Amino acid sequence: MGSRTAAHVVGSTLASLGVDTVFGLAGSGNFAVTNALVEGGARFHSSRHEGGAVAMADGWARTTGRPGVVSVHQGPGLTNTLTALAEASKARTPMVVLAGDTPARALRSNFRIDQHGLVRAVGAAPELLYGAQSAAADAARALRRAELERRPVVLMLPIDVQPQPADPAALNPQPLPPLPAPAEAAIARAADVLAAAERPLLIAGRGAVLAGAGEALEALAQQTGALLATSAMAHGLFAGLPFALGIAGGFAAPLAAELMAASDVVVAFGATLNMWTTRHGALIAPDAELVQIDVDAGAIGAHRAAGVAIVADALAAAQALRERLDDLGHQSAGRRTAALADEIAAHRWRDEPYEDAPAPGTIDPRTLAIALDDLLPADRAVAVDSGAFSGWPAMYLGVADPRAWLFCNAFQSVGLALGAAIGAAVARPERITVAALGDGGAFLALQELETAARLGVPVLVVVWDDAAYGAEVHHFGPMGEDVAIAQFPDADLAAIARGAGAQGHTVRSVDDLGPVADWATDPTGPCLLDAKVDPGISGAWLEEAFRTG
Ligand SMILES: Cc1ncc(C[n+]2csc(CCOP(=O)(O)OP(=O)(O)O)c2C)c(N)n1
Ligand SMILES: [Mg+2]
Repeated sequence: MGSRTAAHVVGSTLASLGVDTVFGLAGSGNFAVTNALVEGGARFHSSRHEGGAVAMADGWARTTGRPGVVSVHQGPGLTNTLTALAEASKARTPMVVLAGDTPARALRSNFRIDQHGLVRAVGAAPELLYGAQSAAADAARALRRAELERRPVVLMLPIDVQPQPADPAALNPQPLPPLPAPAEAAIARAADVLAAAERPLLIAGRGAVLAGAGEALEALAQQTGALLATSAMAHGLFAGLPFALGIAGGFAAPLAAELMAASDVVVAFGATLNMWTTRHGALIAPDAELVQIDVDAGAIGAHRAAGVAIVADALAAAQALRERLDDLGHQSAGRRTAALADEIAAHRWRDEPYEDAPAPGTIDPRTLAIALDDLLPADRAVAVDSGAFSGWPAMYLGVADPRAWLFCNAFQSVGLALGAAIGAAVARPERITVAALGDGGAFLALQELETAARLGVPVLVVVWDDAAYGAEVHHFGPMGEDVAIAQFPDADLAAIARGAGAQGHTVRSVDDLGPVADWATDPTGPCLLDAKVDPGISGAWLEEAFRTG
């Protein structure tokens, strides 16, 4: 394609830098730039709401490890992105949002708002198409900043600059600089602490996932006799390993929580150890020694003082620790006995007994999660929305790979996981992606059912439908508050899904899951399960959440 306008140069520059997938919603302010991306070889996936487009790009980016790209109209097109943009910012998702913008001189335009201030307020970085001659550089800078700073960058495209003639510039893309290597002295101290440990525990967070540190951490744990756990964000990193305890925090099974709290040395890799991961500190013994490794120095000691601080990439630190322990000749079976492996294997959440006696016409939410875990292929992705139900997929629906786990709770917003699941499925269409939602989250994102159907993605939308904002009911009901404002009449979400072009089934018992088994053998498009769950059943972890305000 030849050189044309600034808008075309922005689009073609991004395409030439490898952008091949774009989510968005077309308006006059982003039409030309989007078409330029498509001409450059990118595929455009239209959402039905700009918030959905950002959630999709977020899910796509979490799945692929590459920056997500979004294109929206100015003004309302951008304001509609904000909640999903806040989630992407807090989850440190690299993303470029291309947004039209009102001309500087158009003081009375209906569309005029402070777009820079708007996106800055939710943690995204505003960038600007300064002029036609800087179009290529502006586009390249936005993409680079998104990757370097690991957050959304919103490139404002004033609609008076967009049509100006511009030339594509020759770009000289640079590889990203390497992450900091660990300081030798800090590694030496941490190795001494680990070598002296009797009951070590390694906790991996999202930083360990981004660093690809899973295998290195298992090797380190083997060398030191440590147990392994993840934060909620890093679920799946140690899938299938015999000494892995699963998610640390409120979602931890009783034995796992007991073993975590009994650890005398805790080493955190790319995990901030927030109140969720530690149950407000209770999962780390008061006298346990803490070693914390993070690329972000500010994350170290943020929630609990760390005896040893290492500013480094999780993989580099794990490797350096192993080498140092090799030099010390350290090798310990530590906590790793065959008997403990058997005990851990026998005390997963699904092994904990519960009384499966839901109210008539409803299914126990745990029974639903366990049945789905059995029914779906192991190579699946799971995106989890926010709500009282969130614990069930986290506790019972395993994933084999942390890139297949999209825990859309960095902003604790309801309504983002359906979009994230669609984005994940666009990235990996050969496997099933589960969108785990409550009925409240489903209604906040309903319009994207049409998107899922139109795109033909293999998304299984599972709605834990208690006809309520259950989190609020369980929070305020016990206080004696009238909870009627958070309760609704029964709604037929399966029929709504069918109306949008998806399969839709109502589930009141495991016997109703037959159509899912059929669908899963050849999922040519989305399928929604409206599971009428017993509204009286809630998880113990929820009380933890209520304490956080
Ligand atoms: C956008 C947004 N609105 C409101 C809330 C407050 N809130 C937290 S959980 C919840 C209930 C969600 O209902 P549902 O999706 O049905 O899940 P449930 O709690 O019933 O399992 C609400 C309203 C929020 N976190 N995000
Ligand atoms: Mg609900």
